[in-house]
Amino acid sequence: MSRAVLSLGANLGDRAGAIRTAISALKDDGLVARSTLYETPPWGPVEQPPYLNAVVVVRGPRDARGWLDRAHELEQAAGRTRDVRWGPRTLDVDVVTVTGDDGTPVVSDDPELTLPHPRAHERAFVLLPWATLEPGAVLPGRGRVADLLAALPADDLLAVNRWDHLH
Ligand code: A4P
Ligand code: MG
Repeated sequence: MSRAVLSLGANLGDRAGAIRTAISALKDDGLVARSTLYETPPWGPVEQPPYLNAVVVVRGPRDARGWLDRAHELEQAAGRTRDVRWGPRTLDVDVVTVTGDDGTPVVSDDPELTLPHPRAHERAFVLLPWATLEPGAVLPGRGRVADLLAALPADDLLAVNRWDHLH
């Protein structure tokens, strides 16, 4: 058994539908907690529409590679095509961190599956939803999620807006 934190993002098509469908499918995989949806400005070098983002915690019989495979299945089910790196997508599911039942985090620098996710610590759209689920969460090797959030520019935090209650 392992526990994983997954980050979901979408900025093409029915963004909320894609994320909600993926979260529903994860109920069969041991969904522990899910954040609400947040609208966030696109991060990175590619100009593209705003994202909806969410974070979930799952616990189940998969290992780290098994969670990545599941993430790719969910992306495919949402009609994801891979064109531009960091470009727009119907659904992106990233594995943020995986922890064994003994509490040991999986650490890997394999480009196929880098853990913890190498950019999670600087992304308000990952850290903020995660902190609402687990206020005491720690990103292995980086520190407490609450502290990482506090270290981000205020504008990054202000740009992550709860979306559900608006729609
Ligand atoms: N890969 C390695 N480690 C991981 C991991 N921990 N989780 C590999 C998931 N995948 C991992 O991913 C490229 C390769 O990364 C895969 O082959 C996988 O084996 P991809 O999904 O094909 O391409 P990508 O998503 O364009 O690349 P990447 O590096 O995952 O991009 P990011 O970092 O996910 O950025 N702005 C906002 N506001 N919200 C977003 O969600 N997302 C991105 C995508 C850009 N800007 C965004 C958002
Ligand atoms: Mg990705």
